[in-house]
Amino acid sequence: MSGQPDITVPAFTKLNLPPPEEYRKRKVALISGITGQDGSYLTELLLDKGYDVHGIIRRSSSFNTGRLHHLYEDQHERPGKFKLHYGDLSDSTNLVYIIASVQPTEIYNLGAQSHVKVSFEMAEYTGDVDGLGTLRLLDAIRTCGLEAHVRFYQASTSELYGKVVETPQSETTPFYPRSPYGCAKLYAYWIVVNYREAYGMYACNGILFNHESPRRGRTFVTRKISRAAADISLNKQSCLYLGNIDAQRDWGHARDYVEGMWLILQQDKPEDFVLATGETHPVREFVDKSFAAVGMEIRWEGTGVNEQAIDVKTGKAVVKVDPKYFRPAEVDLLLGNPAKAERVLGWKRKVDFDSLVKEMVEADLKAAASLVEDQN
Ligand code: NDP
Ligand code: GDR
Repeated sequence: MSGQPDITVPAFTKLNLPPPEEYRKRKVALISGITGQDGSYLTELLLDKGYDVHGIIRRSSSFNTGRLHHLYEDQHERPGKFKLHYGDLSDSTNLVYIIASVQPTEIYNLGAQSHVKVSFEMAEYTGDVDGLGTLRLLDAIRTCGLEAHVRFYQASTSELYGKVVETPQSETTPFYPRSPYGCAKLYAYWIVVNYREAYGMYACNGILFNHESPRRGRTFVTRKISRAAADISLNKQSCLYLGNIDAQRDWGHARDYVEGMWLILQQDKPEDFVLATGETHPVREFVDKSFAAVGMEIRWEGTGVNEQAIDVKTGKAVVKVDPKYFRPAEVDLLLGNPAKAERVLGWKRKVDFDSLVKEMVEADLKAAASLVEDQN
């Protein structure tokens, strides 16, 4: 007896594994949240880099793999490189089973109830999936005895900053979450740090500021606006209803951000990084630029809940405020400082704000126009 307590916590299942250096010569990624916006871009990136990509999908009565459709088609050319597994971040046994059978070298935990407003209505569920779900994945890695073999990426968020303490927000800015989503992600952030320190795991947080694309879910504000601008310009919708149009966000393009996720897992030592553009814009500006992109001139009038945007040509209101979309507690301003990622990872966003808006609106115009043709 050395007098030291035995602080190693044994793994329950020992797989017959080669040593970590040997094991990591393969390139096998496991992605939770693969059906989401980021999951689809990350899958494209990793397949291009020669990885075998495995994804966790939820069983759904409706089709939920639309963002991956093009990759399925491709797989006829690259059989065996891309596989989906049914699973859920609320089901520990299933996570252990998937990890034990896939034996990944990198795990990207992108799965989450990711809507901030919805988290106020489904607070417990959000805590379970976004907070404890992260713990379940980390423990599944340990249960399989893979803690020295696997690198783990956690989709942390600028929502951790919440109420403004300082700007721009960096890796050292104190957190002050403002929603059940932000609080759940705060638990996830710290459990990742804790498992890194306690068990020496290569586990990292990417603290990502808002990132958007034509694949963004339709209830997030950017996509809601780009779709509405397209539909209104084609007379398929008359008015767009929004909540807090004064909120300011640091918006980048999702394709740039998944590149950063991958870079975070390729470093010599595990660290946490902010990915952001370093610019902030109000929701109102996203509206202005979206309508400009469809060739419509609008002007704002009124104040508060009575504020509205008028189509200069017709005199009709095309955007109105509906308090239904306000949140019980709001994050007013996000502005990230990506200096560490730029310096250490050599990462920099490529797509600027104007190009992002244009790409999203053009994609929605194209989709809306093709539907018009279909109906004719
Ligand atoms: P999406 O909402 O587009 O995708 C979320 C994914 O999580 C979907 O694949 C969804 O599956 C899956 N999911 C939801 N609940 C569960 C569950 N119980 N078990 C397993 N999977 C589940 O999010 P994004 O792609 O935009 O974001 C990816 C991650 O990054 C999320 O964790 C998000 O919180 C975080 N994040 C996002 C930012 C952004 O601006 N986009 C910024 C910072 C962080 P299904 O398709 O079946 O619903
Ligand atoms: P956010 O994104 O909450 O930042 O979370 P969202 O697009 O939902 O809201 C951004 C800002 O716009 C304001 N807003 C509206 N939002 C929505 N959804 N719908 C509206 O009609 C509307 N009107 C105004 C909001 O109040 C808010 O201030 C996103 C998610 O992807 C998270 O998962 C991620 O962690 C963060 O970005 C970074």
